[in-house]
Amino acid sequence: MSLPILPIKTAYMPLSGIFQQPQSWQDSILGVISFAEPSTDNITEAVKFPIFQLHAPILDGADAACEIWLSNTDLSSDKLLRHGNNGAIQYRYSDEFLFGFINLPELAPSQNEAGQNIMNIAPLQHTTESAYRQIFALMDELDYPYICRFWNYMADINGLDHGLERYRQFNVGRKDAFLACDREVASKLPAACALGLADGPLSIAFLLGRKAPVAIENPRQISAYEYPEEYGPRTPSFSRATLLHAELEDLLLISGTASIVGHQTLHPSDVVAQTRETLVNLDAVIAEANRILGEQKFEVQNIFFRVYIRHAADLLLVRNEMQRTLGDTIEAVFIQADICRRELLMEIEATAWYKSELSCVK
Ligand code: 3EB
Repeated sequence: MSLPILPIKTAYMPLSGIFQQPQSWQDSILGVISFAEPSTDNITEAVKFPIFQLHAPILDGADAACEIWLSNTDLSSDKLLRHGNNGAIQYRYSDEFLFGFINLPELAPSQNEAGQNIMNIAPLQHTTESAYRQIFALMDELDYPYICRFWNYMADINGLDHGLERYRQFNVGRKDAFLACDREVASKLPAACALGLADGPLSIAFLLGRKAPVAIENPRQISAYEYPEEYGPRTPSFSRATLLHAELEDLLLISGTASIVGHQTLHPSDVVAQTRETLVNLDAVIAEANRILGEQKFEVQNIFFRVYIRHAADLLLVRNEMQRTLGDTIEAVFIQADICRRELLMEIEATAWYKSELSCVK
């Protein structure tokens, strides 16, 4: 039986706001993605839901510092959400979706099972492969075969060690895990983002489902999984967006989107031009989703944006350019983070909803 609406929804608020909501609302939380300055977010409440905490400065939009994923089904007593831990993973799940995250400190491998020395593998690569293998094992164990979205954060993303930029090390570990676990690497990939923070462990959140999302690519860009070798020995494993579809509702999870056309970075030192190019790319992804749906459902109006800015001082330039193009009423949070290519000064990820009038009646 297919539901007329999607059995998931999102909300945005500061962390403290969550604990002021009715208990039944809190009980329907699958998980929370929370941005905060270090040490401002000590949670004293004993909570059942996973809180994926990222320490990064919020430049603007602190009212939406948390993205909350909630189950949108009737949670009668026999259908309450359940939660669990598996090694370093914390998760919570409904019948349809699972939200989880893993934080892994970067550890160097010592020896593999065969006793061979694999010390020349970069710690971030090794840690990434291990994190993804653990996530894939959980998917098998709990029978959530599909990934809607990944959120990836790591320290010093543009740093160089073991002869390779750290983002590229991450791409090697990620793709090796996809290959080792027999997952698709050249189509049907999840949406994702990959950002650099000042410090902290490798931190990965994920949204799993029991129905296959539709992977969307951007006609203006070469698919990331087909980037040429100049961007690293293994291509990045993500699609430009994933689409979740129900009779009366659609959800578009848009990956980190930047000033890249084809495979090239455009406007290397011009943050305003990068913002403009990024908005054209977002438009193209949204148009592609609408084309696949056969209907103009998604619009840039009904979207929540998370904007990552490399240099805090660029906030006004980026925000003004977004408001000039999209209007003053955009819903967005602006966060200081490093982008995965050195020349990229900003990146935008987004969550877009379409709700038919009928779905709002209830
Ligand atoms: C890009 O388009 C910019 O490695 O998971 C955007 C979204 C980017 C996700 C990832 C990287 C990732 O290549 C970078």
